Amino acid sequence: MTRARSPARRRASTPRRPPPSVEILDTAFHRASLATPHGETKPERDRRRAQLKIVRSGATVVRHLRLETRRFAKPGLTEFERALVAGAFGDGTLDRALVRIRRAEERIRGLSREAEAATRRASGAEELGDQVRAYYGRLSSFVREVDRDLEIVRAVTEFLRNRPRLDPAAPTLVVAGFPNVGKSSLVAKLSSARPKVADYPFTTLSIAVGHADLGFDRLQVVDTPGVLGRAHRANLAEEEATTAVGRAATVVLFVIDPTGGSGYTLEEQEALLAKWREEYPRLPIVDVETKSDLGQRATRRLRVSALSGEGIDTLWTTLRRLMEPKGEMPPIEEATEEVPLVADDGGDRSPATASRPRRGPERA
Ligand SMILES: Nc1nc2c(ncn2[C@@H]2O[C@H](COP(=O)(O)OP(=O)(O)OP(=O)(O)O)[C@@H](O)[C@H]2O)c(=O)[nH]1
Ligand SMILES: [Mg+2]
Repeated sequence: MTRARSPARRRASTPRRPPPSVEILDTAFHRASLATPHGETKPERDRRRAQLKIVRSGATVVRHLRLETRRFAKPGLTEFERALVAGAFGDGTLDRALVRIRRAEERIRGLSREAEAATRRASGAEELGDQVRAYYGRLSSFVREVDRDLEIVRAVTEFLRNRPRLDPAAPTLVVAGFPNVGKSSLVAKLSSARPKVADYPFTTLSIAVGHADLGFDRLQVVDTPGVLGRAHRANLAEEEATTAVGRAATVVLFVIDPTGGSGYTLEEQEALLAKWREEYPRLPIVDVETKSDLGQRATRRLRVSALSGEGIDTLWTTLRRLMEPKGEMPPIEEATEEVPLVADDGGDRSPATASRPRRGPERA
């Protein structure tokens, strides 16, 4: 999770766009060129035109920098999104880029103020022209200095656009296991998601979400890429799955394919299950053996089939039991203090309708 990864490397195959500064500065200078100054005399108009060019170009650049970073403005990323971004781009990469962009904004504001003040002391059209040119030069270099940071921010924005937004307050079932074992098929069976299913490993390369009705709550069902469980050699897709297990799951559904059809042995799958149980001792992990339609096998685990539907009802019973709120009502004083049972308007505001804290996964 600490390795820095180059977003440029991720996009190696896509044609290179011009640096963000080119587009931003083009727009800013174009807007500035449209300035139509008022004034009685030509010298007045010249001065006003120079001021408008400075103020408008600076403000346009700052507005663009704000727009580029708006995905990260308050309320900001969830803890899970931060972990995903750290896994894909390296710890702190995004934060450093955002700080540098913010600093550039401040410097540009200061520069604009100074340049505008200087125009008041200019002696004529020629000096004003020089001042505007000098200002444009410095403005350009301030924006160019954050080109790399803007590219990082754009890459992270794009990365998050391709990931589902999970509600951190809603119960979340993360379906995980080795590649090609039938995770996506089960996600499709259990939820509204319709992920791609195919007979080769790493069909699923990033997390996806579907929903299901628990009866008492709306469940988020997260499909994940397969994980091979090799120490220190996880690819980005595997890391993403591991992040979902460790940071998003209320309950994990660990899918085992005992048939050999996935290309992975039962032993290696069980080793990953044991490793996760050790790493997340307080996280409920439900293990099932899937593809039960392909044949019988003596096992203590629940046997399910995404194809025939065998075991799915029993699985739901187990999942519902694990997801049920565990009677975590607020302390009695809190519950009785400010929540009248009968509201002034006569409406029912019984404590049962008050929001209750959700039991999240306990992290190791
Ligand atoms: N017979 C049978 N085949 C299944 C079952 N579930 C999945 N499969 C097959 O197993 C293969 C892999 O299924 P997926 O659901 O794509 O598996 P996955 O674990 O999501 O795979 P990755 O995304 O590559 O990690 C596909 O050919 C499925 O048709 C099942 O219950 N019974
Ligand atoms: Mg899949």
